[in-house]
Amino acid sequence: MTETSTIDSARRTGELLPRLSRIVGTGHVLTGGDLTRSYESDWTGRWSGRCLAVVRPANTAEVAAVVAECGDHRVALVPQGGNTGLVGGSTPDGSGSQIVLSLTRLNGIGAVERESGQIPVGAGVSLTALQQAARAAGYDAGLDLGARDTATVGGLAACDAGGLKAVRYGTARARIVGVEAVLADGSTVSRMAGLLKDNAGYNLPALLIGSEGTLAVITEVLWKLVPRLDARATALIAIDSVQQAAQIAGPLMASLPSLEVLELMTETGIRVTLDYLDQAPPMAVTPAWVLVQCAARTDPQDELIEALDGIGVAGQAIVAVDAAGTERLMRIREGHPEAVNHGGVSTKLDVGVPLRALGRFLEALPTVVERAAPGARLVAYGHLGDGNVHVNVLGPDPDDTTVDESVLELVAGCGGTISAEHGVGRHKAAYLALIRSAADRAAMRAVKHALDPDEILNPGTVLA
Ligand code: FAD
Ligand code: 2HG
Ligand code: ZN
Repeated sequence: MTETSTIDSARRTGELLPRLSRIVGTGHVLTGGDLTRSYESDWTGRWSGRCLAVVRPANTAEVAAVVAECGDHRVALVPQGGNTGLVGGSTPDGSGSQIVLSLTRLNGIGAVERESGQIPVGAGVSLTALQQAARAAGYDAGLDLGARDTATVGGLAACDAGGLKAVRYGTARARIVGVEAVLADGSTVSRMAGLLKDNAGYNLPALLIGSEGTLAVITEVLWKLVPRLDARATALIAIDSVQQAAQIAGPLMASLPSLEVLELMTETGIRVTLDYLDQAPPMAVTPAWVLVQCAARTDPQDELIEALDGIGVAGQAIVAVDAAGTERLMRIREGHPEAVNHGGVSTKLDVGVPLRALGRFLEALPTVVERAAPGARLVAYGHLGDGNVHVNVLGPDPDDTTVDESVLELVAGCGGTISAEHGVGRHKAAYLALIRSAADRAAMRAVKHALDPDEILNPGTVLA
């Protein structure tokens, strides 16, 4: 770059913030460490950067104007919801030149449409707020995860989040029947009619869901609710090996129509979490625990016990007898990420393998991690029914990629994916080639180039 163009670009960037202030109001353009810090680092402390400013638009028109203005100035934007993402996609890089576009003020929730059971929700609405609105109307959101109080609907859509109930209701993609979004050129696309069938050309919402803020800024979604089920039964099963845990997933899913949660915990994680929660083990700590929850209109406990009996594990299981007992069992699983965080910054890999390969993967994992980082502590847990394992490794410097490479190669060898539900972010962009062919990656790049030729939206995320 020549000296003149550097000065020109600095002058133009200097003009940007006053222009953005005119769009969103001065109080919603935040600059200076004290105001921007919480937007610049993630929940784990693993990902942090520095931004030019945090900009907080209040509605779609303001988002569109901000995106257009940043596009004109060639200044990149990092869309951000609750900043609970775990792959470095929601925080700026270290250049100090990116704008964090915070969507939390887009927090309107519409009324449930009775004909369809659909509800329009702003991108900045928290999952908890959506769940509450759904329950008040006699429905359920059909999606749940530990970061529910902070994670936003826009973030759930952008990451195609999964969570605890995906085994029954699918990931966010299955719940979203409409999307409104602002493209990189500042134009707005809207598919909010709530059509369950709409074959007219490319399915733009499907493309934007899971695009991690790299193709568009999602401003609103139409969410398809599920029936509210108030009767629950919960069991915890002690299993002698991780392979056996993997083996019971299929039979449980086949024999339990009311199954809503099917989670895996392994020994180190169980101990670390019980310690962190200062909770006594509710039963003997074994190499694996499987948590099962059923939900129905009428008490599903008999169905649950019959299924456990049918696969020969009833004698190794405890069943929660009341709401407090249920909460205690669920808390052990949900406490895992916090307990790991408490132990330091971990290497975090959210991977998925086909269920047929899950036993093989879980068996090989400790050896692979030990070889990559001798003496490191492996905490593996996850969403058993989805073949989704959260591999957390405490000990090595998170910037050392040896563990990442070894585990992700194992995953690829098992026919799995380097990201099951958290997304690729900045963390795993360099590993895409392990599971996506050259043709596949070229198609992705072509899509990115077509929709965002100047790389204004979240550069470095998904595609390195
Ligand atoms: P952010 O973290 O703000 O952003 C995440 C990504 O989405 C970024 O790339 C960002 O640029 C993009 N983005 C955000 N909003 C928009 C928007 N409006 N338009 C375009 N792009 C946008 N995830 C699961 O899937 N399952 C779990 O069980 C789960 N449990 C978790 C538990 C804990 C304790 C924590 C901390 C996280 C957990 N997560 C889980 C990860 C995280 O909560 C989800 O990925 C969630 O969807 C992120 O939402 P967010 O609003 O915080 O998004
Ligand atoms: C969970 O299932 C989350 O608890 C977080 O997806 C996983 O922190 C992790 O590794
Ligand atoms: Zn998860």
